[in-house]
Amino acid sequence: MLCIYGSASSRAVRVIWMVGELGLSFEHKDWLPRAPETLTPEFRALNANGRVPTINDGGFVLAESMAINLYLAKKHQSPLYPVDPKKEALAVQWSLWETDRLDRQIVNYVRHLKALPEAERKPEIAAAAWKEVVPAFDVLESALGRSKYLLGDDFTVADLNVASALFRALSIDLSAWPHLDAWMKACWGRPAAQKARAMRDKK
Ligand SMILES: N[C@@H](CCC(=O)N[C@@H](CS)C(=O)NCC(=O)O)C(=O)O
Repeated sequence: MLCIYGSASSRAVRVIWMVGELGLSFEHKDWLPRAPETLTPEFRALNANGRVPTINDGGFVLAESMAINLYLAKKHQSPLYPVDPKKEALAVQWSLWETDRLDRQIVNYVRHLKALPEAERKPEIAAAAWKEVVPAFDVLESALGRSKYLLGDDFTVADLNVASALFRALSIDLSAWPHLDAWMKACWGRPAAQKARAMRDKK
């Protein structure tokens, strides 16, 4: 059986969302980042970085949330996974782009703006992150002004990977980016997304 290592309040929320879209059952190691279980030699043998999410799919071990979601959608021949090699490449492109341009930036921005206890917030970190978030949001706004979803008319793994990674953006005002705002609502309004979010909010 598929095993997902990582609590829904970590980047594992992305994989939990994907697994919900695919209708798969899974064993869940509901571990927080840096939890003692992630420090054990057993877990380090699965992921030498000690990070979550990691999956073990019947003996096949994989880390990196974006790679995991691309793998699961392709393996299960999901309609979320593009058949056309060009669209497949674009799904990889958007996943890598998010990791480079937004992944840590949006987390740093929201954590240091409001999510961390006040004494731990560093406004300079929030300000520096925002300077990178704005142009990345502009890129998404312009792409989503051309089509409803990143690869065209339909929701795909590209949307899931980027929108799920923008979890923190759900708590900020996106009205300056109306297409991005509408797309976030459409993506996060999906039943599998809501279920993953509820697991996260329960924490
Ligand atoms: N690029 C990785 C990032 C994984 C990652 O940094 N996970 C965090 C939790 S969200 C973690 O396990 N941190 C533990 C640590 O920093 O030691 C992915 O997308 O899966």
